[in-house]
Amino acid sequence: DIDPKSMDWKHYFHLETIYSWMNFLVQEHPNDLAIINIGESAQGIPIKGISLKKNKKDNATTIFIESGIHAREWIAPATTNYIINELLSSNETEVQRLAENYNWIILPIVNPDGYKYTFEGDRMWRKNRELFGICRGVDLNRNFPFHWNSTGSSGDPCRYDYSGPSAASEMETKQLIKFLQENLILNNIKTFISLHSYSQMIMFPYGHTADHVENYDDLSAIGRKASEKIKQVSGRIYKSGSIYEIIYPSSGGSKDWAHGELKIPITFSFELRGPPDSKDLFILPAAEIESTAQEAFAAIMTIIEESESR
Ligand code: ING
Ligand code: ZN
Repeated sequence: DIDPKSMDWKHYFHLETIYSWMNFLVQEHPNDLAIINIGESAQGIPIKGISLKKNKKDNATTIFIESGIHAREWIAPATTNYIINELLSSNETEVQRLAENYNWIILPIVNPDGYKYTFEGDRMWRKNRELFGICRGVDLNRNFPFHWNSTGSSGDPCRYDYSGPSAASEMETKQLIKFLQENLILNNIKTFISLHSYSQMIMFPYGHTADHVENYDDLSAIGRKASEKIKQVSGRIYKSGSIYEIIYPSSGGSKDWAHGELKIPITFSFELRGPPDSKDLFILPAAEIESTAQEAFAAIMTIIEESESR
C-alpha cells in the first residue's frame, strides 16, 4: 500500500502516491494548505493541486505553477513536488520569505490520464487519452485558445502535437482555463510558471510569432538572471529567450494563453534536464531528480525576486 510519507527526490511516483502525499501535507499544515480540485480529466480523474496561503493579507499576489501537461516528462511533476516541499519545510530565510509573502497555487499533474498511461501503457506518451477514430490524444499544450493552430502544431490526431478538433476542446484545457479565469482577480495571480522537459531552457512568450511581447525587455532580463542563477547553483547552462526564438514556433501553449489572453505579466516555462546521452531524452535517471529540482527552484526564486524590482 501507499505510504503518503514516502515522497522523496530519488524516485518517480505514481499519480495516486502524489495525490495521497498532498492529502498528507494538508493534514500536517491545516492552517496554510488546502487541496484544490480544478475538475475532472477526460477519463474522470480529478486534477488536483495545492494552495499555500501563509499570508492572510488581501493584497498578496499569487504564484501559479503547473506541470505534467505532457505525460512523459516525469521530471516536471517531480520538480513541482520538490518545490512544494521546499516552500513548506526549508530553513533558508529567503525561501521562507517567498513562501510567506506570496500565495502559491501549484498543480503537479494537469494531464492525469496521460501521466497514468506512461506508467501502465507507453512510457513515451505525451498527450491526453481522448479517442479520435484510430488514434488517441490531444497535445494539451497546443489546445489553448490563443492563436490556436496557427503554427507548430498538427491537425492530425495521430501526431504527437495534435492541437485538437477545436480550441479548448479538451476537458483538461477547459478546467485549467476556467480555474485561472475564476482565480485571476480573486487571488491576484501575477506569475505563471509551466514546467516541461527536456532542453535546459527558460522561455517566455510568444511561441507563434517573433514579435516581442510588451514587457519583452523585463522578461528577457529576468530570464537571463534566472539562467545565471542556475549556472551558479549547478554549473548547468540553461538558454533563455522567447519560445519562438530559442526552441521552435508553436501555438496554443498554456503560457502564451496566460500572457496573451489573461494578461498575467510574468510568464515563463522551463525545459528541464534530459539525460546526457540516450535515445529516450525524456527519461531522466531518478538520480538526477534532486539536482534538477534544486536548480529549477533556485531559478524560480530568482524570477520572483527579479520581478519584485520591476
Ligand atoms: N516543449 C514544449 C512544447 O510544448 C513549449 C515547448 C512550451 C511550447 C510552452 C509552447 C509553450 O512543445 C516540450 N518539451 O514539451
Ligand atoms: Zn512538454
